[in-house]
Formats: sequence, structure tokens, C-alpha cells
Amino acid sequence: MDTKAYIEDVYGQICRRSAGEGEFHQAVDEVLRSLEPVLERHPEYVDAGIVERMSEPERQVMFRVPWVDDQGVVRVNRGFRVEFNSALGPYKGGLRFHPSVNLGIVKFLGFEQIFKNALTGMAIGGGKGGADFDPKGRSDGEVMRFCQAFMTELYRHLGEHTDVPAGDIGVGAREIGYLFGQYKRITNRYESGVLTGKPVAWGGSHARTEATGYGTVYFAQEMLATRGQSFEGRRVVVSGSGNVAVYAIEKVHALGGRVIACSDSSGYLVDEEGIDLDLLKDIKEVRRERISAYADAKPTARFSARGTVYDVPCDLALPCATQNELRRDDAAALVKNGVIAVAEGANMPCTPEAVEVFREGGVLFGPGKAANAGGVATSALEMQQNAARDTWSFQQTESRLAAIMRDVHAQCRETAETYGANADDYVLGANITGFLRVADAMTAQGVV
Ligand code: NDP
Ligand code: 2IT
Repeated sequence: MDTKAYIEDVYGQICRRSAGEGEFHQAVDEVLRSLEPVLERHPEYVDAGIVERMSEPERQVMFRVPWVDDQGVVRVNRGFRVEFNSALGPYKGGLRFHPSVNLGIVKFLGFEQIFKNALTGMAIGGGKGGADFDPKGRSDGEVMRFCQAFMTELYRHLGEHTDVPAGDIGVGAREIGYLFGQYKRITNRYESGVLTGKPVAWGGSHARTEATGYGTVYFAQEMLATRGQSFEGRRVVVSGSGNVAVYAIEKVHALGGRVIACSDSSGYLVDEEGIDLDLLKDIKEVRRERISAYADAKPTARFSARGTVYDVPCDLALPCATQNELRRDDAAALVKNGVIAVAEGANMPCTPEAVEVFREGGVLFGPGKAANAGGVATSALEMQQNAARDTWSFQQTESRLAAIMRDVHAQCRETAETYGANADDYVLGANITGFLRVADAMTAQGVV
């Protein structure tokens, strides 16, 4: 059998069956490219139709979300939940509320989640959901009514042993609270493990809020260590200023680096003194304002609505905003300015062309499904605590997170070498490690 031709054939079929879902095609293409050496060695996966089955969601739900805004106007949004793969455990993955959300985006995120979750070594399958609702400028009451309407349909698909959502873009502790309240009201069950990312006071895990950002920095730290380097004294650029970005900045500063720039969808901010995290948290988490408010408040900072945050010279870049935000030209600018390493805090923030530029430039590159796995891994730790009706300390939880990130990093390198690549090929290592765990479970469970 010609493995290359087989992969191309499968990819062609996937594209035809999911026309117009560009982000999904992109995510599938990247994984399938990595699988050639695996399928050559293991034709049994081809015989069992593993790749075809893995790239088709087990179930996809799309539903109407009607709600009433503060002016009494009836609004209608579209809700999604893609339950992609349950070979390793209940579907697990976040909910995204953003006007750009559509089926193709939810499918790309759900597909990535299968491999990411497998990489953590925890018993969690892959899924993702969300809505094309825009929380920006909405009152707490509007957000609450939207979340209640969303959960009124979604609850029938969830359960601590079935499907366990969490946050993503536009969904944080406030939204998780409203979603949980409505789930409890409808089902008459206090089922803590049905959602993760809850506040610590009622069933959440310490360090879940921080986990994705911290985990991304731990992963980058491990990559740097392979070249005898560290964050100490490094200039770092972070994109975004949401949950992942804020806690990535916090951990970089704790490790002796200096984050000198971050962004939101309106532009970017440079503060050569290092980002003042208390000020940033107050603006983004408490006041929910635009990032330009930071420059208004701090004279050493400047805000720019033109260009990108990647124009700022740095040693390390951590893209933590959204998919396809770092393009070929951005990558070229980073390489020209001497970037050493890039770790994806966001899901698929670098385009394939940008990743190629990093590869050619010898830049260490940590793909999202490995580098940002700390968030979902800590969600799995939250599920463990919920199942045991237990609460671990911050320190205990964070040390589990750090150990998981070290393990994910080591696994990527080991697998890359096993399959004939350089240990630095984290894309290949992550894809194959995740694939093998899911493929073996699927094989054992039969054609289902
Ligand atoms: P938040 O909603 O907290 O923050 C998102 C940030 O990204 C904001 O600064 C936002 O700016 C910016 N952003 C969003 N969309 C765009 C866009 N289209 N163009 C430019 N900037 C944009 O989300 P998170 O921090 O939770 O998520 C960020 C990324 O990390 C996403 O890719 C998510 O999938 C990924 N991720 C999140 C995890 C988690 O635990 N939360 C776990 C693993 C990955 P603005 O406010 O202007 O919209
Ligand atoms: O992309 C992701 O891994 C997340 N948004 C977190 C998922 C989770 O279930 O914690």
C-alpha cells in the first residue's frame, strides 16, 4: 500500500464531506502529515479505519439559543457541541463564545482536543462547543440569560461521565457559574464534575485559572532547557490579554523573564519596563476594558492600533489569542529579530506557513496541543477532586501540573526520535503520541 496516497485520499474525502470548514481542514492536514511513518509501521490502523473514524465526530449538536436582551429585544444565536472522540474518557473540552464561532471552528478545536487530551495521559476524550454570541458590551444580566438559554438545550448532552465542558474564549468563571446554576436547576442534581473551571469556593480546582498560561511557560522552559537556556533576563512577547495570556505573563515574570508586549483584538501594547500585571488584570478581568486603557494609565507604555505585537523584537514569543493570528510575515519578523522559541498558548495561532518559517530558522516551536495542554490537564485534576469530594492545595495542584507538562514535553521528544525525526520536532512528536494512545484504545474497543 502507498501510505502517502492513502493519506491524501482520506484527506480529500474529509475536505469534500466538510466543504467550507477551512480551519478543520487545516488542523486535520497537520495531523495527517505526521502519520505517514506510523501507518507504514502499523498497517493494522489502516485496516481498522482508525484515521477515517478519528476524523469524523462521534456526534455533533447544533441548536437555537433564543434570549431577550436588556431592551426587551429577542435575540437568536447558534449553539454547538461537537463530541469528537470518547475512546479515552468522557468528551472534554471548552466552550467558546465569540461572534466568529461556526461549525468548522468548533470541529477544528474538537479535533485538536482529542490529541491534546490524550497527550496529558489523563482519562479524557475530546470535544468542543460554543456559540456565535458576542459577550462584549453585554451586561451581566444579558450574559446570564444567554448562558441559561444555552444550557437549557445543552444539558441533555452532558454529564460527569458523558461530556464535561469548560471555558475557552469568552467563557470564564462568570459564565461557568451561570451555566452550572442552570444545569443544577434543570436536572435537580449537584453534579460538580459536569463542568470544570468552577470557582474554588464551590468545587473548582486551585490553579485551574492559571493552568493554561503557567503550563505554556513550563513547556517553553523545558524546550529552552534542551539548549541550556532559560527565561532569566529574556524579552518576551505575548499575544492576547485574556485568561491564557495573563497567567503566561505572570509565570514568565516569576521565572525572571520580562514580558514587554501583549495585545487584544484592537491593537497591541508595549511597556519596556515589563507589563504591570496588577494593572492589566484590573483592566481586563475587573473592568473588562480595552487594552489601550493600560497606556492611558501608565506613561512608560505605548498603544498601537496598527501592525502586530510580533513587530516588537523579542527572544521568545507566546501567541495566546486565537487561531491563525501569527502569519508568515510575523514569523519572518520574529526570526529576523532573533527569536529563540515560540510556544502556542492558543489553539493553532500559527499558520502552517509561519511554522515552516520557524522550522527553517531553527526556532524551537511548541505546538498548542502540547504547549497549552496544562489547562485541560488541570480540568482533569478538577474532575478527580470532584469525584473524590476533595480539595487539593494550590501547591499540590500546581506541582501536578508542572509534572504533567514535563512529561508531555519528554513524550513529544521521545516519540519524534522513535519515528525517525529530530527530537526538536514537537509537531510530529505531539501528533504521533496523541494518535497512538487514541488509536490503541479505539482498536481495543472494536468498530464503534
Ligand atoms: P479569553 O477570552 O480570556 O481571551 C482571548 C484573548 O484573545 C483576548 O485578549 C482577545 O481580545 C483575543 N482575541 C480573541 N479573538 C481574537 C481575534 N479574532 N483577533 C484578535 N484577538 C483576539 O480566552 P482565553 O485566554 O481562554 O483563550 C485564548 C486562546 O487560548 C484560545 O485560542 C483558546 O482556544 C486557547 N486555550 C484556552 C484554554 C483555557 O483554559 N482558557 C486552554 C487551552 C487553550 P479581545 O478581548 O479584543 O477579543
Ligand atoms: O482548548 C482547551 O484545551 C480548553 N479550552 C480547555 C478545555 C478544558 O476542558 O479545560
